Amino acid sequence: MSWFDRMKAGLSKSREKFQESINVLTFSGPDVDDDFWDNLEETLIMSDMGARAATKIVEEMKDTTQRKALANADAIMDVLCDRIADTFTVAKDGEGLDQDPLCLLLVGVNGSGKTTTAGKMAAEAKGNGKTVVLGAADTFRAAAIEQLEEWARRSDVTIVERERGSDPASVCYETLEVAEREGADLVVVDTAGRLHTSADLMRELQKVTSVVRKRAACPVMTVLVIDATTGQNGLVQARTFNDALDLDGVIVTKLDGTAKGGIALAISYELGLPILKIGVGEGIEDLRDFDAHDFARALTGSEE
Ligand SMILES: Nc1nc2c(ncn2[C@@H]2O[C@H](COP(=O)(O)OP(=O)(O)OP(=O)(O)O)[C@@H](O)[C@H]2O)c(=O)[nH]1
Ligand SMILES: [Mg+2]
Repeated sequence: MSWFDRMKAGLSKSREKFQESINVLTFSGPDVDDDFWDNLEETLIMSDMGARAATKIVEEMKDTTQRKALANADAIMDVLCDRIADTFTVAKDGEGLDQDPLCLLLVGVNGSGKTTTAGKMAAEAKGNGKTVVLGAADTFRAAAIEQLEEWARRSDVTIVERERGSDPASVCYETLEVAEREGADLVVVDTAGRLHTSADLMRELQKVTSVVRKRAACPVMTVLVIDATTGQNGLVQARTFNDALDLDGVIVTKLDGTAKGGIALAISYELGLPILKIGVGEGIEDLRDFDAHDFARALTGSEE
């Protein structure tokens, strides 16, 4: 199966939900009137794309429609797919994941997929011939360290760890030291999951982030790993993490098991953050580059 087909399969629940609403919308007739636009906006909001993105998309489409004099609802669906794609925030040139060397600091709520993502990132980079160092800065649970060790073994990369209960900031410090010594292309630091509402744990993470940013000789990207199945709560989480840590990007996981894939757009647009990768399964291969047009096509089912 091609990567696009796999992503499309992963997003099938999101797409079905979206198409159902669109069908209801176009069933009422092909007229493009005020009701149509209102209903379209509501459909986008119901698909978790967020009120702001929905309003922007519909406003732009009204312009496009007038300009191109698109007369019916069918023709509008193609434009919709393009507008969705163009509403994602993209990483500035030279500020994305292709930086080398690069340090990625993965943060997020409990169970969002940080450790798995760290492992998948390591495997991918190693497969591309890069030198990778993993940092086990989730010192909260012993199992978390073992879990990352397992990923390090699978990809045959260096892991820096200390015993459970150690200070996560000092693990980061040591990780960066080892990475410099080994001439690492990519450093991925896994942190402990924490609720965005826990002030203490968010402060701890601020400390970790500032240590890494100060200590690293290479660019650092603080990346929120977010579980798509959380839907609109994901937007709240993302906003809080962004306020506390000044994020550089987002990785959206578990897009395979959810009808809420639209949340990726809400977060990217409302917070001005690029989507760096997407997870569509638990396997080592199931973390992929994000392409806004492919994503929009898979989400809407629009054939181009
Ligand atoms: N279906 C699916 N499952 C995923 C994906 N990414 C991660 N998972 C699963 O989600 C569960 C939690 O993943 P972890 O990587 O342990 O999450 P975490 O954020 O490190 O969790 P904590 O360290 O407890 O905060 C695991 O069972 C993963 O296999 C994905 O893209 N799709
Ligand atoms: Mg973890």
